[in-house]
Amino acid sequence: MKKNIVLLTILFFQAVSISMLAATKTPAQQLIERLAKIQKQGYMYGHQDDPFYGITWDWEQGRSDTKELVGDYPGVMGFDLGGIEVGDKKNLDSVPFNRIREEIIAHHKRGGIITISWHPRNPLLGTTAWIENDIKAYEAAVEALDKVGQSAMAHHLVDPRTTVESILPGGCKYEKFQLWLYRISEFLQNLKDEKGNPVPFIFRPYHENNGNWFWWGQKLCTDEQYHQLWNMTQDFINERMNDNVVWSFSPNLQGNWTETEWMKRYPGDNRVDLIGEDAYQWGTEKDFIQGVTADLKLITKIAAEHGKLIAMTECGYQNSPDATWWTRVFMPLIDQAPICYFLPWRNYKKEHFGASKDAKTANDFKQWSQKKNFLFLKDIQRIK
Ligand code: BMA
Repeated sequence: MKKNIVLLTILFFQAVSISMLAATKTPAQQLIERLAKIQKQGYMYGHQDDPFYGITWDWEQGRSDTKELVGDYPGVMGFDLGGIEVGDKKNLDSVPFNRIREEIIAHHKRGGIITISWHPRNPLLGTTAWIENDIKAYEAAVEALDKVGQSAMAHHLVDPRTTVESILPGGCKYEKFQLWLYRISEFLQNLKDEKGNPVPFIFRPYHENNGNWFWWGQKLCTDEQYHQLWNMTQDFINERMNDNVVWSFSPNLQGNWTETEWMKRYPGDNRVDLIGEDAYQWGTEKDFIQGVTADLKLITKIAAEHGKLIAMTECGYQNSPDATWWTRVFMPLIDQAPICYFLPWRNYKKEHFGASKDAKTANDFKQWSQKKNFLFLKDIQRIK
């Protein structure tokens, strides 16, 4: 009898400590664990700007290209905060930030998962996140000065390639960028459900860093500067949040990485929760297949070694020229890797990447969507 009481007491305290442990899990940890559980069942469909517009409509409340094709919302919805840093009311794609906040909260409420990206303007020049034209203009100005024998004046020109340097501590735009971080944090802090609990989300800043199209790109800062930028941003945001941010590090499709090269800009195990890959088919199908196969193999290995999740954080084939692309080209690629979701970019009148009844790929995608391992909102609602 006594023995039984001792045993029961032990069991009781064990149960209490397990439930206490569960209670102390942060919203970010809970989301990470949920993503891992979901991944065991398959992969989710994600879509950028899903509730705002589709191939043939815009701004109508309650619509979704995904839902209208497959009968369900995406598991993951993506939103972009480009423009929040300068106090704009609408983002870079004209979506009002208030509406973004509402849709984030609504998707969270229905059991969906949120991912947020950020295409901040250029803090040094005031231009966009895309830097190639700034560099061209700068080079043309240097050349023009040279032609008129005034090359000594070139140092008066602002070199776009010093953007990252300019916002790090000691840089001439440091304070300005701190204000930008303050503004984005304010928006993120206000992502709360009706009970006032923080909405967990995946945040994916400074993506495609191995390309040279964004001001934080490969040739636009050193590895060290990239890390400083990442850390400064992450520390600033985390300090103001309630442990509800899952951090995604997402380089672009490269195809010929070595592990050492890939790791150079990796912010570190304590700073990344999810390893992403952004991969569009811009060139030939053969190159896309080879490149994605190689990259997914590499990030699968890295993620396993470092205990991270993986996802295709942006993808697609612009304007779906090929009716069977999803199942013939894309599906076999992702079936080889333990991704938890993939997210085609936005559908709007001029350009689309995601599934839609108005896309040439409609039937192909719809058939694919019926597979058991292809998950939409209803499939993940029960996975908590
Ligand atoms: C690009 C295009 C642009 C858009 C940007 C940010 O790929 O879709 O039209 O402004 O993403 O969403």
